[in-house]
Amino acid sequence: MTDKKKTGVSRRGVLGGTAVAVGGVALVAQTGLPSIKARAASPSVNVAPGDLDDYYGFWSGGQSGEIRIVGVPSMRELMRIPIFNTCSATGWGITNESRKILTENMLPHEKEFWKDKGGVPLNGDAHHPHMSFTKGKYDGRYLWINDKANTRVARIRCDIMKVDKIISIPNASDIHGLRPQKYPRTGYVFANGEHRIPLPNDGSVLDEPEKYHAIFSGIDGDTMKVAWQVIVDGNLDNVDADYQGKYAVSSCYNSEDGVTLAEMTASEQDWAVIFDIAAIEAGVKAGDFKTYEGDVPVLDGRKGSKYTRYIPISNSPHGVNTAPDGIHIVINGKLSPTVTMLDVRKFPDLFADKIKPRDAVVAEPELGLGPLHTAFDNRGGAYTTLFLDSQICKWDIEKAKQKYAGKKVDPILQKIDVHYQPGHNHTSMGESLDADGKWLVSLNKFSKDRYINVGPLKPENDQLIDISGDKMKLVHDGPTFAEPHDCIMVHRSLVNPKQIYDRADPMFDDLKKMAKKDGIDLEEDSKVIRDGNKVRVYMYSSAPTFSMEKFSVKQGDEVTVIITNIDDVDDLTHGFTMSNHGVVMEIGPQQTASVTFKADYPGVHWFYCQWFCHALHMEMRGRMFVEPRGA
Ligand code: CUK
Ligand code: CUA
Repeated sequence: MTDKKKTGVSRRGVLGGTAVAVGGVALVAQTGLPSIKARAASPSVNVAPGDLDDYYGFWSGGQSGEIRIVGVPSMRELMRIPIFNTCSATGWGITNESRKILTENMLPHEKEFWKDKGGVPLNGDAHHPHMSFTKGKYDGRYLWINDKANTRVARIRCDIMKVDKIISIPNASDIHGLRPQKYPRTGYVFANGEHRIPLPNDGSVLDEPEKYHAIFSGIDGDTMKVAWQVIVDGNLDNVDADYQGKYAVSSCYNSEDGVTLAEMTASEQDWAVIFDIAAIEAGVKAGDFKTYEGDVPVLDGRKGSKYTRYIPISNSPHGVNTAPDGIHIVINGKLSPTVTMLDVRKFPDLFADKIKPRDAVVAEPELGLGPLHTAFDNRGGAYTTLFLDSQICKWDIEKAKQKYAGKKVDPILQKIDVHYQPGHNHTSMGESLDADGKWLVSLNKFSKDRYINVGPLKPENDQLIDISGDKMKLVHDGPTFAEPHDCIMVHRSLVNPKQIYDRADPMFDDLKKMAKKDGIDLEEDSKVIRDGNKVRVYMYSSAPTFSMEKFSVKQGDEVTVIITNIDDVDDLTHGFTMSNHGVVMEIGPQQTASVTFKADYPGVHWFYCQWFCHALHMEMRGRMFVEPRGA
């Protein structure tokens, strides 16, 4: 049976329609409007109302700057984690706690630049969300994600699904590729500076591209400090780590050192750059580095360096993906119809100069046009997105090696149409040793005609593909807003978020310290503390009331409102919105949150709870009186 018959999905696709299992019977809309054929999907995708998904999907939000938590296989969007954006619902970017995280690790030049522009950039371009590893397996501690737009890396605590650290990467321009070390644990988070800039970038070098560099960073995932950086030739694109804890591999284009599209793609060959982690660490110890901004040791890893090896790869490779067999690393060709497979067991000989760079290549199957990223199952199968062909190509790792060795075999097992132009794809647990070969998600850049028209700006289209059998089966379309570049799917048994906040959490330490100084018990007191023109308003919330119905401040006061949600019931989040002041915050059960603003409008201002919490939620409010200056 063809895929078309099995799934009811035609090549061009039925119009819209979510993948609800309808027992193979096509439903026809009972209206006068053109009928919509519901597709008979694979029953395995039917997560019924109230049923739970098997996987947490962590989706990057691209230029929306966030991470989304998506249930797989239902593809239901469960939550959003604001990171490099502002969030009108939670107050991320507005509350004191989020602003501290956003600003505390900014570099001196950024602080200076942003000081009269709101203090911090509130946009971002988040591409690559990845979870922390222990011994090659997800350990559920953290997620990390890059911000290409403002050269940052953020860490998310998976116990509360909130960001706890954001750092700016010095000496780099635009962090693109990002991957955690898989073994023995994370460990390092590897981050690629994509664009080449002069070092230092202080205006002394401008239109002299031959003096620009891209830089590779090793970030300590525990302390969130940049441990070291390595200068490379070319531009760094994507990166992955091995399963041995010894090497990281980046795709590297623009071996031409050009600055225009024509210059950057002129040469037929670019590289995969292999970084020797132990050699880099030894180089740091031996003092073989310079420092620029941020006092980070910067080593020279350009061609000929002992820290790196450059393997020639066809023009402009893109994705780098380590197979869960722990041996093979696939470099995706992009402008070449091939993917190039490296064998990590050859890397020691490569660094010892016992073999030539291309001897580390063990397969190079031609798959189709525009291979961007590859994902894996647990049966030796690889799945590569073909951007230009709008397809996923399933191929066999062993057969690809046999073919490279001269045997007459076809490594391609199946191609399936996706809609349209896929970038990343990802398999369930596929970037870990626990790869389970059940689901594949194709993150398609264009949806075109798959949904009713919402205007010139269309959603992207994330498609779910059942890969548990011999053949890939397309089972679901999921529209998404800008722009999931990448995702991971983690079995739900490995992620254990809390239901309510823990009052002992160190995240509250600053607030507790402040309260102690003011003689306040955060859970019991309602009080206004005046300290010159700084006013601190402490209250607590318990559905459906704030503990303070009104408070008074003077025009020009800097007002900090600190609220503790003493409700300890799951899903009982309150909020605090001060109308006409651009002030909003989320206060989860057992959380304390604070926000600071200038009370510059004399008069009566209502504050209210913006998270629906109770039948009398609408009544959860109070008044702030701002006495006019001189009154
Ligand atoms: S990149 Cu976007 S499709 Cu940023 Cu991982 Cu390949
Ligand atoms: Cu509290 Cu709504």
